[in-house]
Parts: sequence; structure tokens; C-alpha cells
Amino acid sequence: MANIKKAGPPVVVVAVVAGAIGYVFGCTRADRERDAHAQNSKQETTVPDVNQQEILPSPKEASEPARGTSVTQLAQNDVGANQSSAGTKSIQHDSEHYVLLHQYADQWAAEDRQLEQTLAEIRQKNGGKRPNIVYILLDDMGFGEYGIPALNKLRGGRTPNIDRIARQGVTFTRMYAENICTPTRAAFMTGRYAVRTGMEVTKVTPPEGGGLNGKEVTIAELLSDAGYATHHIGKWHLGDIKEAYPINQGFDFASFPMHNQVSYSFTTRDAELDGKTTAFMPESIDPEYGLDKTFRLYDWVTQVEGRKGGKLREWGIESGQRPDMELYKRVNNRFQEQVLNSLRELASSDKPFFLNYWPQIPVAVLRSTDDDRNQTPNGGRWANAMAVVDRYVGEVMKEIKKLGIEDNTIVVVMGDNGVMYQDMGTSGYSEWIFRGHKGSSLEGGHRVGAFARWPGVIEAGSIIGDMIFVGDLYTTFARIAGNTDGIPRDRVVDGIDQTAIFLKGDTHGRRDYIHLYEMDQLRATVKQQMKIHWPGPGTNPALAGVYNLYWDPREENPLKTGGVWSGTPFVRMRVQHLRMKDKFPDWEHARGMPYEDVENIRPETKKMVQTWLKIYGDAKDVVLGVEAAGN
Ligand SMILES: [Ca+2]
Repeated sequence: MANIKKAGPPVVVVAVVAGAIGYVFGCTRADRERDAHAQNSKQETTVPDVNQQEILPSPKEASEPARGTSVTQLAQNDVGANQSSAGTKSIQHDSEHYVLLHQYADQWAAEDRQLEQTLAEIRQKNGGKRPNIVYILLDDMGFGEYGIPALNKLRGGRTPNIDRIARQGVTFTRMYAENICTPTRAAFMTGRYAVRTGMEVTKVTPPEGGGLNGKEVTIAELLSDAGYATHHIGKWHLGDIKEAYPINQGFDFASFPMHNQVSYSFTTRDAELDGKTTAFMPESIDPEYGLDKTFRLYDWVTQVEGRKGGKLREWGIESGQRPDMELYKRVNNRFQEQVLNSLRELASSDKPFFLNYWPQIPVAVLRSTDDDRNQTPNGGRWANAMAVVDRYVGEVMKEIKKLGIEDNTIVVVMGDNGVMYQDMGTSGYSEWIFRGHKGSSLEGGHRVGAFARWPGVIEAGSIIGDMIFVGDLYTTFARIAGNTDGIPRDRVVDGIDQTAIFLKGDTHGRRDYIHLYEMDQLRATVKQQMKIHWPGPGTNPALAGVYNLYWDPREENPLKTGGVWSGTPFVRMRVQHLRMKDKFPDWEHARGMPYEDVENIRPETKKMVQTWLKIYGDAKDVVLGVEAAGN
């Protein structure tokens, strides 16, 4: 639902109607949109005057904005991404962006004119067609885990196909994702910190009854509106309700697991026999004392596919069947086949396309995810799973070449968060260059490997030292596709237009900061090479740990006196960021009936959901309790 947190709890009335998948919402989408509109109207009357007095340096040159120009005024005259939208309201970025804009407005405006010219030339070279975008998001790949041959050698890993992308394109050394699966995926799709979308929590155990708000304007919707064909294949992990399905969030076609991998690779008989899952499977538990029949639920919807405007069909599983590792392997292989099929279908159309491929690996729980084509010198299941996903990437690249579309196709490959440290020592997962794991606000949670290839545009073998956030790709892809105007103006969009990095290379970034959250808690802020770990309530931020990330990438030695100078600007950044959130409160994710519009829902699934709904369906506080941190 499109409720704003400050606006009080949402009211969701769910009723079960007998008969075929008789799921009915007590609150219609139209109701929700009306509510959302009312909320937006309220917001627009209170457009923030973001702390303008405290932050403005004195302009040094005449070309800079006049002294006393507020950040809000600058926001109204935003340049760069907004260049082409004369007369329309500017994108509302986070406060810190305007500190930079105040200093670089003219320079960026001039650069943007050049960039528009270059984009037009690229388009002309390709018969007027905008570039295709293939976005491959790998599950749990911290920086240095792949794509850097010397590091691969150190670890005994092997990712020749991703190495080749790096060689032919660009390596980002400061790509920040969110620190865990769902938040990164939400940030990419919306260009916003996940906490703003209400998707800051990663859900593990189905059913969820929630997901990405239909009011979010996703990158798939922006590209679709710009004339792109859009397909999503693989992990989604953005909810199990109708409005959150990719086919209702801008994709023409989607094939995806309804939940994350936990639902059918961690919670199987195989996983239990391997000691990776405990006290879960009916084969293991005598329910003599198991009073609560909903503590362990089975028979959720596994993987589905469908097209925009239609319904979903579950595939790969029959009534009476329980997921096992064989199914998991088959499903991953089918996603790979579907990606190649999608490429062929998309390449045959006149439209440019956006192919969103989110493999479920290299996250690996059991050795049985291995197959005989992924041996590495390392031999562990983590390194071997990386080899599998690298092979997948290689097949995608080969198909792109075969179809003759490689010159006009941008390929981005990156991880969604750092490694799953929990398994460290028994799987080959280990801290690498950075300290910290998935879910942590240390660099090891957020810094991911990231590579991009765009022949003739991105310089081959280039290495970028500029900071970039996964949400920047939203704004950047929209710009490249010619739909900056479609980016909503009624909410904060954290994604900065980084087209200049793609077109002009290193040192052309427009970001020098990021706020790092764990769930809804602001834990750390990075500005340039400095990072502050925010202390808990009651502690003076002057006593907070400040780290120099160039000197101390593992954040092990807080600076005593050497970082004191940065305390005041860091506190100013935090205050402004939080004031902005007062004006633009975080949203809640949507809630509703799980599995609506799955047309061939299995009888056992329906029974499970009905049991679940009897208890949780109209008790919103309990539904919230379904949330849990995890994969
Ligand atoms: Ca992940």
C-alpha cells in the first residue's frame, strides 16, 4: 500500500473467498492510489527548505551560484540529469547532492551538453536505436571475489568470462550496493535507498504478504515508457503480492522464484541431511509438542512466469512434490536457458531492450549445487559456484555476440552485497579486502565487484576510482534511454546521474558520499575517503570512530586525532539527511494477499495460505512480524 509511515499504520483487510484462487483485497488499488495521491499533495505543500543556512560555502567564482542561493533553489534549477526537461520540476535528490551542485552547477551543465551530443552520436551510429541494457546482478559477490585475475589466482578461483568483461570494459572499484539482497534490488529498481521504499528488510520465510510498492516508479517502467522491451529472469526477492510482481512493475515478461533461495534450497531434506538446516523437515520432527501448526510452513509457491497484463503460472513442480536440490539445479539451469531465449526474442525486435538477469548463485549452501563443469583449483563450493555463474555470464556474452548486437549493448555485471560470512571457514567464504559481511555497514557488506562493457564507448580496461551507488544506475540508465523526465519528482531519488563516468571515464563521477543503513538504522556515512561509524544514542559523535578508507580499508584502526577535523562536516551531513527524511518520510512497502493471480496454484499451497490467513490475514501487526533478517 502506498502509505507513508508518518501517516499511521495502513489498514489492510484481507478476505478469503471460497472457490478457485479466491483472493480479494478489502482495499482496492484505486483506493491505494487515491491515498497515495493525497499523501503526495501533502508533501508538495511542504517542500523542504533543506537546512540552507548551514551548508553553503561562499562561492569563489562568478560562474558559481550566487551567494545565498539555497540548496532548495538549486534543487529547483537542477542541472545534469534534468537537462532535457525544461519547465518540469527537478528531481529531488538527497541534501548532500546540493552541496556538490552548488560547487559544480556550471561545470556539470556544460559537461551535460557534451554528453547529450555524444549520446546522440552513439544513437546515430546505431540507426537511431538507443542502446540495449543487460544488467546481471550476482548474489553475494563482494569486491575482489571475481573479475580480477590476480585475486582469482590468489584464491584458486576462476572467472574468465567476467575477467574478459573487465578487460574489454570498466572495473568499478568503489561501487556501493546496499548490504543485503532485497535492499539492493529495491535500490536498483527505484533509485532510492531501500529504507525509503520500505524494502529495507530481507524476508526469508514465506509467505510474506508484502513487497515493492506499486507506487514506486521502477527502472523497468522508465525504460518501458522509453520504448524498451523489458524482461526479468531469475531471483526477484521483492515480494509475493500482485503489485510487487515484476510483470506489474514494468517488465513485459518475467520468470522468477516467488521467494528467495531459502525457500527451496536451504529448507529441503537435502539441506537437513547436510546439516545446513535444523529441525524443519517433517521427516525429522515428531510434532508431539508442536502446538503451533504455523511455526513451520511448507508448500509455498516456488517459481513462476508470466507476461505483463496476464497472470503467473508456477512451473517445475507438481502437486505433492517438495523442493529438493535437484529441483534447485534444474530451476537455475532453466533460468539460464530462458535468458538466452529472451536475448534471441529481444534481439529480433526493432525495440531496444532491457534484460534484467539476477541469477540465484553464487550463493551456495550445498555441494549438490555443483555440477561437473565448474571445477576450480580452490575446490570449495563457493569458488565452484562462482565458476558456474561465470559460465552463465560467458554464455550470455557469446549469445550477444552471435546475435550481432554487442556494439549497441551495455552489459553491467555486479554483486548485490558482500559475502555470507555466516558460513565462513567451512565453505570458502572469507573476508577479502574489506572487513564485514552481508548485512553489515562495514565496507565488506556494501562494496561489491562491478564491471561494465559498452564497446566503443567505455574505454577498454579502464578502472574507475569514483564512488558510485547501485541506485545511480537507475538515473543513469534512464538518462541513456532518454527518459530522465519519467523519474518521479515527488519523492527523494538518491540515484545520481553518472552518465559521465560511462562516457568520459575515471574522475568524472558526481558522488562523493553515501549513507549506509542496516535495516532502518543509519550506521555509517562515507564522504570521499573518510567514513564515520555513527555511535549509539547518548554518545557524542565527536567520539565516534572515523576511518580513512585508503589507509585502513578494513576499518580496524579508528583515527584518534587524525580524523577529528571531519566530525563537524559529518554531523552536518547527518543532520541534513535526517531533516530531508522529516520532509520526505520513508514509505512502507505494500501489503496484501500472497500469491494472487498465480493461476495454477497447487492445492497444498492454497491450503497453507488459507491456514496462514486465518491467523495472520487481518492482523497487520502480526504480519509485520513475518519480517526477519536473512539472505
Ligand atoms: Ca545477496
